[in-house]
Amino acid sequence: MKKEFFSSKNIKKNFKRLLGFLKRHYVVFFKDSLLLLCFILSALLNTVLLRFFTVNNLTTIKPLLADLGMLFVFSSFACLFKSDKGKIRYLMVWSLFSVVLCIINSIYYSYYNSFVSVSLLATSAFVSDVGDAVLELAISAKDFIYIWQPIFLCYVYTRLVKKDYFNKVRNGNKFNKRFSFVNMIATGGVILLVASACMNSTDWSRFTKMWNRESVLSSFGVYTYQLNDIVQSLEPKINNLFGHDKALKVVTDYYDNNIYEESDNKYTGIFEGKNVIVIHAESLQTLAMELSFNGEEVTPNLNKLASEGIMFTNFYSQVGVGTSSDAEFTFSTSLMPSSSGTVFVNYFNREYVTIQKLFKEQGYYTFSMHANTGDFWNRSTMHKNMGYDDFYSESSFDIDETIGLGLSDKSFFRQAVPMIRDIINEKGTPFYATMIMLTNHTPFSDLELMDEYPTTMTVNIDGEEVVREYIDGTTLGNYFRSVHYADQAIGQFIEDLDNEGLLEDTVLIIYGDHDARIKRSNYNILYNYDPYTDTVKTEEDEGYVDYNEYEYLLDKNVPLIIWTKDTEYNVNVDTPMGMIDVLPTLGNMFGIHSDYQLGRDIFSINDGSNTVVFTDGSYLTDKIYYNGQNGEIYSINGDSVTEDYIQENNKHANDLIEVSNNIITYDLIKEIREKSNE
Ligand code: GP9
Ligand code: MN
Repeated sequence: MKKEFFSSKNIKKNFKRLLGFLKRHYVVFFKDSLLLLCFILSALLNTVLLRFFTVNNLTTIKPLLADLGMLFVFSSFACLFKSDKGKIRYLMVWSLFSVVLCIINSIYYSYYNSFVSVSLLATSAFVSDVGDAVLELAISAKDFIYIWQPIFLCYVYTRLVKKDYFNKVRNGNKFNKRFSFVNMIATGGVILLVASACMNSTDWSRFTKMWNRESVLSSFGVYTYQLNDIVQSLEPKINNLFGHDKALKVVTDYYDNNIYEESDNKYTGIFEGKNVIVIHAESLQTLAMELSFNGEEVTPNLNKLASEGIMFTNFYSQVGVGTSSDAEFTFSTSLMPSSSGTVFVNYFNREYVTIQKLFKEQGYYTFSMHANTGDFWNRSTMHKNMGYDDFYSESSFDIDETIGLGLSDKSFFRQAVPMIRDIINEKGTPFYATMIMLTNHTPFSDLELMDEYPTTMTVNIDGEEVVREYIDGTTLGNYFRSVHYADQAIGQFIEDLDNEGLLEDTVLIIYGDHDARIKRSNYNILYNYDPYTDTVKTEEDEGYVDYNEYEYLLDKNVPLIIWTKDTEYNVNVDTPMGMIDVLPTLGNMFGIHSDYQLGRDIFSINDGSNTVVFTDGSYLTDKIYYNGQNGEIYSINGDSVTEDYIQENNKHANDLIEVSNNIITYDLIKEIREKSNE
């Protein structure tokens, strides 16, 4: 009988029969399960909307299948409820859950360009503190579009009750509870199997690593992504040994093959023994340093420092969702930030080799100053762990002038100088200080206490001076006014330090912690404004600048300046460089290094080719910007690159992210050091 069924002659016929049976079966089944069907289809539509408004990738069927399969599985349990009320309650819980999921992910994506993770629950406290910024920059009406779904489901339910649908189905009694349940869950299972068969090896690799979240959601859909995130976030917590051996091998293999080698260059040891003041400049982009409005530079003080010191013009921050804190972490350790959660919040109790500890070993007194509360980004705990002897936070300052998130930068620096002087006099050792700025933070809307800085434009039309509004009063205009303020604060700080004689033996280091998170659409006017017609040029107009996604990404570079009062070292470095390269570069100048640093000393790279890896697997070289989300390659200088070049850099990006994550998750530096001491 079996043989007959599968004989080649009968296969086609029997396959047709099977299809006919399935069709009849499902038509009848769904006629009797209209509520479930409406739930599945409406929730599915919401997942499509979410992908449309975020990754905007609707070309592949994979996420649709994955979400459909998951929805079948979720809704199958509704079949087990006896009463209709039980069923609708169960489905409503899922509807509300999925609507909340869609809304959160939609808002989160606008702000972070990634999707939410349960490992960020601890971090969410800080999001409420920067709530204004999220409200202004991230939330928009489209984030709430998903609410229609539970309303629609309620409507369907009441209509069905009115039509006595449920009683009719019950009286027809074609399918019992258990059959319906098995039928639904099996259907979901088969759809999920088909979906997984559609995934390629890159999809699976990203699924297991989960640092390219955008890509995982694009392929596996919303529900599988979220489920996988929960499992992966809890995995190391439930069983820290799970995956440990493999992680340890990856890390030790990497360091065995990349042993630190001292390489001398003309900067080796030039600053040995000197004091260090690091300024962590909030949201400062290099772009601001390149602009002037009405003949006045946005950043005259920073420009002076850049021209008198070493300015890295192609420098990028490599932050994940931990923004400011990730910048601090990467600067200090030369490791990439965590891809799951934030080091400062979720992995603060691990052992890291940091620049602060390395200076301490040289006899330095290390301290940090920041006028926000000490628990923001868990700094009180993490600064101690990183090796700062002291952290002077909000309570050490007189909050006499508030702008945006807290004490104004001008007041902060004004109060800091005598504190630094007294500390130094008391300690009598070289010092390493980090000054974390606060004022220039999104949404750049608290401007009252800042000087006027009109970002208008004046043109001469027919012999008459006409003032155009240009970007004045826009987010971008406000940002430049805010940066202008930050620049004044830095200028005043340096002057005050100088007056106290604190610059004589000191190296000043200034870095922008990350970009200002201003949307691309805001920049168009900057590049395409025509003052003569007072309009913004379009593609058809002559001189139109195509400010595409990649030009926008490239514009996210931030300044890194190394300056000394004697202005002896005076150069512009345009090698692509990441925050991860700071420790090796400074280390060479100060005679320190970490055995675990993943970056490179930028002055030991002679051919200008360095790769800046971003947390989502994208990277930048002197030739291309590689988009880790979709594999797109944007040529920077017009040159094409070989497949080998891409593969090699992909591997490098992968190595840096994987090694860092393994170290962070499994506390491997501690383990490796303990082993080598045995
Ligand atoms: C808060 C400040 C801002 O103290 O460092 O953090 P951010 O929102 O930029 O991560
Ligand atoms: Mn920041």
